[in-house]
Amino acid sequence: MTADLFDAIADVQPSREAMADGAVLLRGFALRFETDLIPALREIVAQAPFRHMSTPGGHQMSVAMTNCGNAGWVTDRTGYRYDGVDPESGQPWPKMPAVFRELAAEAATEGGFENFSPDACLINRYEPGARMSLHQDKDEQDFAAPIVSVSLGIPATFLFGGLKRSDKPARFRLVHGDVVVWGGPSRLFFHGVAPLADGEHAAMGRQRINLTFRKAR
Ligand code: MD6
Ligand code: FE
Repeated sequence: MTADLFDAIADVQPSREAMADGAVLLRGFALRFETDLIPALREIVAQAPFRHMSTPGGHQMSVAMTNCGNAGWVTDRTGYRYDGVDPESGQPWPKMPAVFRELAAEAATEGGFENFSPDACLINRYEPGARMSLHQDKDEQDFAAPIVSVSLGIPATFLFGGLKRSDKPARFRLVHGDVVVWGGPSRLFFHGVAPLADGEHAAMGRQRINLTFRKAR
C-alpha cells in the first residue's frame, strides 16, 4: 500500500482504542463535524456564557461551565442537579444543535450503544491550570445510556480509574477531535482531568473545551 493511500484511509477511518470494558476512545472522530460544530458552540456560549460554578462544599470550580439541551447540569451550595433553566438568565438552556446530536449518536453507535438520544450536553472550558478531580457521573436517572465526551482545543490528560475512588487511574492524552464513549460496565468509573498544561490551538485558542452528552432524565 502506498503512503498516500494509507493516509487517505487513516483520514476516513479514525482509530479506536479500548480503555476498559464499555469504554472506547475514538481518536479524531469529531473532526468531520468540526465545521458545523465550532460555530454552533459559539452560538450557545453567546446565549449562555461560561461561568465558574460553586460546589456544595463552597469551592469555586477551576473549570468554567455552560450547557445546552433540555437538561443542564448545575452545581451550587445546595448540591448537584439537572435543571431545565439556566440559573444565571432564568431562561431555558440553548437548544441542542442538530450537529451535536448527530455527533453524539454516531459516536455512541461506534462505541456499541445504539439509539443514544441525549437530552443534556455539559460544556466545560479548561484554561491552563484548570483541572477536574476524580468523580463519578451519577446524577443521571438511567445508567443504561452511555456518556459521549468530545475534546476540543489544547490537549489534556484524562484520568480513568475504576469503581473505587482508590483504583489507580490510567492516563489518556486527549486531543482536539477525540471522542470517548463510556457506558455499560464502566459507566460509573471514577475519572478526572489533570491540571491543563499551557498551549495554543489554531481554531480554539488557549483553552480546552469538553462536551459531555448524557441522557439525564
Ligand atoms: C472532561 N469529562 O473531559 C471531563 N465524564 O473535561 C468528564 O467528566 C467525563 O469525559 C464522564 C464521561 C466522560 C467524561
Ligand atoms: Fe465526568
